[in-house]
Amino acid sequence: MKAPVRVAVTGAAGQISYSLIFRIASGTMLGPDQPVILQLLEIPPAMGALQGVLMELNDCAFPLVAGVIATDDPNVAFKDADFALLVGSRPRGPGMERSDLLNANGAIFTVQGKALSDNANPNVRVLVVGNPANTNALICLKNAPKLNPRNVTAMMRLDHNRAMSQIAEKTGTHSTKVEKVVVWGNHSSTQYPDISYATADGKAVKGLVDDEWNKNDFIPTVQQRGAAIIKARGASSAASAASAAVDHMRNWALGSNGQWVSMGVYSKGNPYAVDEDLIFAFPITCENGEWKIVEGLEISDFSREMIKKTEAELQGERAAVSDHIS
Ligand code: NAX
Repeated sequence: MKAPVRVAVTGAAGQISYSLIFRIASGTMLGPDQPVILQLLEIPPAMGALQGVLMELNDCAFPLVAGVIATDDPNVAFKDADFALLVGSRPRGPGMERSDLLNANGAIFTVQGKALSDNANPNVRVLVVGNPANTNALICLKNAPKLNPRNVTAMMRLDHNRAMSQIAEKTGTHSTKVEKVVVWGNHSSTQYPDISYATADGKAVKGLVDDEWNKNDFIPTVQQRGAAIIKARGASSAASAASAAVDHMRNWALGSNGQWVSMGVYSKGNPYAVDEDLIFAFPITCENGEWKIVEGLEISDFSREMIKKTEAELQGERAAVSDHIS
């Protein structure tokens, strides 16, 4: 058995964490031979509910759980953390403008970026799930001078998995037979799910579907999937979001076996002429604990237009939180 690693999860009493923590504890994220010490962060009003989660975690008697800490202090939650999943964030309240939401979360991710920088393992791998995920990740990175900017990422994997599943259904195959899907940009309705390079059962998806389906069905369905789930379930995606977070971290830590995944990463030095100071989703492969942008892809005029749109939205978000990233 390996030595335990420390995994911090914020928003630990929330609905995503209610799936996520138990999957981390069971070994689905880091493997069946990797013990974990869970370091769970909540805000004071949710500490009672977090105690309930802790009781259930103990009741699972997971063989891989080497310890659990529950706290409302980010400095304690992030102490020596090797992995940090930042799920907790401020939801949009009644009458709240988008800029208010960005700033309320700006304050949270400024504090958490500093706490990570001061306390975590300097090589800590960070995944931001809490929305607006890309811009929250940018704020976190800018406030964490001791961290490697490459190690602060935002979750686009749910969008990626949604795109894979839509293509599998349309082409009559299984999602494991769908490859080279990309979701570019922001985790928002401007994201660009791109089938340009995708294959299903080894055949080009572009040859299996018509352009009409791509533009008027596939792209909007993936972009609007979160809203469709809320409408159907009366609550936002939780189990699928937790599953995507596990996929993101597992591939990053253990490799993607040559498969393309979509991750929101710091755009500095990117090969696709995207603004170099954003957290932006690209096609990625992971190997030996490192992510790498897939290079050399031809970008069509349509794709460039879509990428520009989501880039412009992220630039606008960055401008709205300038007080938190200077
Ligand atoms: P919940 O409201 O159920 O849980 C959030 C939890 O975070 C609450 O328990 C709250 O007390 C806690 N929290 C708030 N501020 C905190 C802070 N400063 N420190 C620690 N904990 C804090 O939301 P849930 O459904 O779990 O969703 C969590 C976040 O994920 C939301 O921002 C949501 O929008 C976002 N999502 C992101 C997705 C992505 O693909 N990137 C998809 C799913 C989800 O919509």
